[in-house]
Amino acid sequence: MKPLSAGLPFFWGTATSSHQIEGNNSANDWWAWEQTGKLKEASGLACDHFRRFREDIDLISKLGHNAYRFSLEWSRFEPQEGVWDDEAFKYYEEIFKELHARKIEPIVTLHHFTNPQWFADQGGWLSEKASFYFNRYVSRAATAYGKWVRFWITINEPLVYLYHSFFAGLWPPGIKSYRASMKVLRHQLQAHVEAYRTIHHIYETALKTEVWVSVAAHVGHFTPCRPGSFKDRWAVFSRSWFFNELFLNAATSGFLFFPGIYSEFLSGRKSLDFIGMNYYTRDFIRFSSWFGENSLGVSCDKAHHQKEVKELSMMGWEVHPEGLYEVLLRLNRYHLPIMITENGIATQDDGQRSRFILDHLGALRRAMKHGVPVLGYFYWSLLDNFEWAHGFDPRFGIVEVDYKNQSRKIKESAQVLTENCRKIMSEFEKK
Ligand code: IFM
Repeated sequence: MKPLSAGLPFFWGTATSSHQIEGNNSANDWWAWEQTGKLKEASGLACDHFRRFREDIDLISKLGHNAYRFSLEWSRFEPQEGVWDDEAFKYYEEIFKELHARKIEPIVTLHHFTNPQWFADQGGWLSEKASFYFNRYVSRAATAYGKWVRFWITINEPLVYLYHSFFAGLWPPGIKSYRASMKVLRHQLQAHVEAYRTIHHIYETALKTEVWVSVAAHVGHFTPCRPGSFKDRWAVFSRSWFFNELFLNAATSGFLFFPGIYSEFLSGRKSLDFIGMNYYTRDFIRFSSWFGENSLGVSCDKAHHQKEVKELSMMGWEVHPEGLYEVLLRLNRYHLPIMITENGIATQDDGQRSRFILDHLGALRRAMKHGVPVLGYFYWSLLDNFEWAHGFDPRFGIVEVDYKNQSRKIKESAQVLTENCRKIMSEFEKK
């Protein structure tokens, strides 16, 4: 049995994003936000991947990965409205060539939290023109790189983005509004649906090759604080529906439907070829209110669940591999192949990272044995990198970065990733 009917291999490797590793992304809204001094540190040179991409791709190749997920930086292509930078197109072309030469499949994200500053100045994702601007860029990117790319991710973690940027006000543009969040959700969904069509149109008419398009949805495992409480279970249900499934459901059905709160006709057609999902942790949720913002439940303190919570990461996130198995089984009802576009841990203890990888791959393998068609697995992240508002402290990489001199050192956990992904490949290709 192959993992996929289309005869694709099991893709595995790591994931990164442009702003977190490239350095000097000075034309985007995160850069401007960092200059206001609101954060403990700015991204600056980040991992200097912009200049060191060859060295980094060499590392990926040395580790035996057969795929690599990374993002294109919109603000490099279009630093000013309607002004397209040929050098940026040439730069990413070099990355594609390097990957191709080493037989590494690129999985390409078009939007990973950052926006060109000119776009943000015009209202960004709140603007009625958001989808138009985004799709103009998508069309150029798909035309330029279609010959290299089979897998596109339109938007990374749309719900995480809208929560931090438009609901909690923690990320640029720092807005705290339920209404604004819902508007951004609609505009991102619209942009995704249009991007799906744009990409398919380009591949069907010009390239005449197969293409797979999805989002990377952040999927958490939610569990009731008091399992016996109907209200807590209801809060878990509504939270899972909103944060985990609303986008996926809308993109697979063509309708946006949030029980009792919101519904809208989108296109009536499917706009996902597979499910891209990022899984990190489990959260304990309790009921707070039947209506309004708190109808999605609120988190309860992990300390109350001392017996159940065995391990935390540097981010304070529980390590809970079983949750990956659970969400994979749940999402299997969409009858689409699933790619784990991110899964990782921030820790200074590389032994903890090795166990994390082993246990999560174990959960994934069990799900595959139960028939879930898993298309691939991407550990977050290749390098230690800029973790947004948390700066450089959290260490997610299987490759250590010494920020003083930008030297790289492969950690032991990188071998655990390679060995165990290879085992999964051979196990599922043998049968
Ligand atoms: O670093 C982020 C990434 O940008 C999106 N997914 C979660 C990661 C860890 O927080």
